[in-house]
Amino acid sequence: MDSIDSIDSIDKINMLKSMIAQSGRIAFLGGAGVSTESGIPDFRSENGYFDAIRKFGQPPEELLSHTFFMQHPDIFFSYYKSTLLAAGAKPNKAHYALAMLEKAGKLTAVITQNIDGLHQMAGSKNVLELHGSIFRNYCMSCRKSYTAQEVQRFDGVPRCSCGGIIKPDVVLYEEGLDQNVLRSAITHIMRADMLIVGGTSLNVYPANGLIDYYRGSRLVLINKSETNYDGRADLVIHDFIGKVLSEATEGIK
Ligand code: CNA
Repeated sequence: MDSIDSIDSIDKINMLKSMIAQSGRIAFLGGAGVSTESGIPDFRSENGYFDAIRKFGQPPEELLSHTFFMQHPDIFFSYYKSTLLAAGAKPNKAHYALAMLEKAGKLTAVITQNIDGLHQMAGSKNVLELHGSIFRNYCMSCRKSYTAQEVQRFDGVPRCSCGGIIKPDVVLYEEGLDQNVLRSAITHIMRADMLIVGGTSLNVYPANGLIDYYRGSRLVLINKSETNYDGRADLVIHDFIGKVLSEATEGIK
């Protein structure tokens, strides 16, 4: 069984290679699974979901909702700092492969649901952060800005010198997305001749709906587990995204 799986996987990586070779306007849409190989846990695989309930009494979607943030900022920051505020994390093979594809003139945009800044750290220039970034933080009262390291250093709820709560510039559940970022993501996907979607369970709206804007015939899904969109893809690879992208882009400069 092992050998059949690995032959299957090699064939699929070769297919992915040839699709990349035929494409010149690739868009990438990704999520938390892109960063698990950098040591940042995602929400739905491993123990992320159940750890949150066990340690903080709520699932991630509840802990990261706007209502919860306003009502229990202490619990919010305790969860946020222990899981998402991974200021010391480093990019992995997936981030580097995507940065290289952009440099080679093949990829036009990385559209990410992640807030960890690892694509930029790997060298990607056009990164559309649908859900914001841990690296931007603002006082809710006077708008003074703070770095991720400053937020990390506070014990409990981070407070501005004016007394206001410092809020990370991340889109919480119940909050709207930046419309300019969303519009730009749609434009890139509509113009793309290949769409690679990876490391996302495709459970979060409106990010999952972005796939509907792709009109081409090279839709590739790379995810460890199955998603509801597998049936729509031209190629589905259930494997580690760092491994798949680094092998499929080998030799491209
Ligand atoms: P998710 O719902 O947790 O799904 C992640 C998916 O990635 C799962 O289907 C996994 O099977 C898959 N996966 C995990 N590791 C790998 C891997 N190495 N290779 C391939 N597939 C893998 O996360 P989504 O991004 O779909 O959900 C959206 C939320 C999670 C967004 O709002 C994010 O902001 C939020 N999030 C972000 C981070 C981050 O910034 N690094 C971390 C955790 C959660």
